[in-house]
Amino acid sequence: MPYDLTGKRIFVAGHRGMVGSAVMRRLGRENCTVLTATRQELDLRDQAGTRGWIAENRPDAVILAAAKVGGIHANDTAPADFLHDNLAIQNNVIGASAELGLGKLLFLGSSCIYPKLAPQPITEDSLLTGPLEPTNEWYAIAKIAGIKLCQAYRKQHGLDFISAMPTNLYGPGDNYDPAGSHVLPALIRKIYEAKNGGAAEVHLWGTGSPLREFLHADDLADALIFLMQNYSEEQHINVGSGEEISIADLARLVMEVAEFDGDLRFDTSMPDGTPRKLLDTFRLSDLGWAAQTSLRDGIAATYAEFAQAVSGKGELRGLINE
Ligand code: GFB
Repeated sequence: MPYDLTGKRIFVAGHRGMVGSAVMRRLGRENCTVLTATRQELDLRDQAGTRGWIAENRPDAVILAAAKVGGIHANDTAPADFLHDNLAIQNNVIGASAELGLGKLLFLGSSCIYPKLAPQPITEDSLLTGPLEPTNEWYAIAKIAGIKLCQAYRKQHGLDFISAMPTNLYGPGDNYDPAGSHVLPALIRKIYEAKNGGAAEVHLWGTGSPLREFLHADDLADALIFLMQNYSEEQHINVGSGEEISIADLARLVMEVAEFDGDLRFDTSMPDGTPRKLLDTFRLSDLGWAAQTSLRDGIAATYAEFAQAVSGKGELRGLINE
């Protein structure tokens, strides 16, 4: 039976993040009440506070988009934060939601849960079949624990808790902090600054050869609402676009969009991470969902948003070091 969102109270945990804010925009098209709490109002790492807030606000369902996230360098250099904070957030939200008997919960993971050298495209049942990519194993272990916690509550208490595993994401509200961000916002910023600063070259991390798949945050949000309504299984489910590109070609695409003609330089003292992570999305497409935004269009919109923000007409999170 589909889960009907009509009239429901939905708690979007992490509503100010890139994924959470996309979920907020998408839920605006559903006839439901959205509940949110800012970080000042509720620290999701605080177990008693989280339980108290959920008990008081009585959501019917939760979309758990709150997490400590970051790019390869942030993951590699702050392993304790990525492991501890994510375990705390998800244990508190999933645990309290289970204790209070909420009707549905959607947990969000990441494609980095899969083994570093998983066969491509990566199917859901590759989970726990091999060693993880070392730069992000701390984050990955937390996310694997989250999947297992949802499965455990299903098995032991019959709760409708599900997990979605998105591929690399980008879009409005991304983090542009040069040290902490993911590759796409980093390239957008570097290329914008090179163009506007009259530089002749752009410096990339690693060799440029790793392959990544990118999904626009608004497509992810659409998939998540689709899954809330239509998915109720123990196994986590992949969410991807099928659009895979090397990091060097990604930089060339951003340069094309930005109309900047410079050289690429590679800093091989920085890590490449996993060589390839393309998700197999057969299970999701078989249910009837597909991404809508092409990578070029998504980058063009995101580049325009960045350019507008830095010229003083908008706001971006990572422009100052948080
Ligand atoms: O997006 P990204 O930081 O994360 O990096 P991962 C992807 C690739 O882009 C790596 C290269 O090969 C980087 O070396 N790259 C090139 C850059 N230039 C840059 C740059 O200026 N900044 C960044 N950030 N990368 C993350 C995981 O892995 O993906 C997380 O660490 C999470 O846990 C996330 O799963 C989705 O794709 O390698």
